[in-house]
Amino acid sequence: MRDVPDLPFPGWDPPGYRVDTRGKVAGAEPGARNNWGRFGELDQLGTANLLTPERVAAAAALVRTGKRFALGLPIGPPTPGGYRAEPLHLYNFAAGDGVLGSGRGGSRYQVSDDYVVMALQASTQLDGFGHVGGEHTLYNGYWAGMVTATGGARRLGVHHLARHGIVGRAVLLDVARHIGVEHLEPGFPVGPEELDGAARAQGVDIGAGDIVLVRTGHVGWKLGLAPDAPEAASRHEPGISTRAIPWLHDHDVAMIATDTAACSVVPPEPGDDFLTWHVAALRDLGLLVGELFDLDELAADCASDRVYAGMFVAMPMPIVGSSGSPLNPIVLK
Ligand code: UVW
Repeated sequence: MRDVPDLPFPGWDPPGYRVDTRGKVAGAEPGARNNWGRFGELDQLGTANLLTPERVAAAAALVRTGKRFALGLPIGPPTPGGYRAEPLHLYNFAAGDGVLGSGRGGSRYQVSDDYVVMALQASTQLDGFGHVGGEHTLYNGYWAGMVTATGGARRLGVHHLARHGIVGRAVLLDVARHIGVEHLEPGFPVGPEELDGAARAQGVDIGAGDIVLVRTGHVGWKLGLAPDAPEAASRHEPGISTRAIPWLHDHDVAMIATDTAACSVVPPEPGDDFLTWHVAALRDLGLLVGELFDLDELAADCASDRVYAGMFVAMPMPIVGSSGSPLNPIVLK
């Protein structure tokens, strides 16, 4: 047998901080733009707090025609490829076996039961606040050590966000259409200029508590590629720039979602690491982040009726202690 090289180990210095019984790092400091403490010392909902009953009721009043747009990608082939393995869909027993006399109901009844094995982040998804931290801390100063493989997210689990769901006013910002392209090129950073430019061109304002859906056209383009096209395997994609973090904070946005796998631009802009944007959005702002939203049908409708706002409803799965959840969000107009 061949030798198996040992895994590299960089050494370990015990950290010089204290974690209190609430699971918070004593004296932890967020980035300059942050919502720590704003919704309470022990808040675990972040900007979901902005989805007040008044805003939900106002969003419901936007439903005029009954048109519905489901923004979830199909969980199954074809998938656009992201950072995780393809979901695995398995049948325990199936109606076809019943026909052959070998199913659970014998030959008299045909019964199917199936399983999905997937990363919660593999398709259209919500990032929970346990998903990405920085400098050992998560949103609101919770310790990153509160999320373990054996205990799950002892704090900031997505089940908290599932209690009331994500419901509010959605505004589509069709940046690709605004710029006049089918899709933004991989690596194209969407900054405040593009967000403001699209909003102006569409005649919409972004208000506090809004759910901002940014269309780059990427996922539709990616799904249309031949499997052996060179770009099919690339992880490069357009996305939100770290320069847009103050914009998101100033507008008091409740959620940002894109039709890309990372929400943030990949590769990151000079000076940023791969997760710089996620730390600023999830850890510092406690911002709801959606990824791999399929915005093309909604965008086509918005372009034809010039109505870019609607009611948004998405219920995360109440998986206790999870750091993300598949979503099938819906926009009603
Ligand atoms: C990572 O890749 C860590 O996150 P996301 O799927 O949110 O981009």
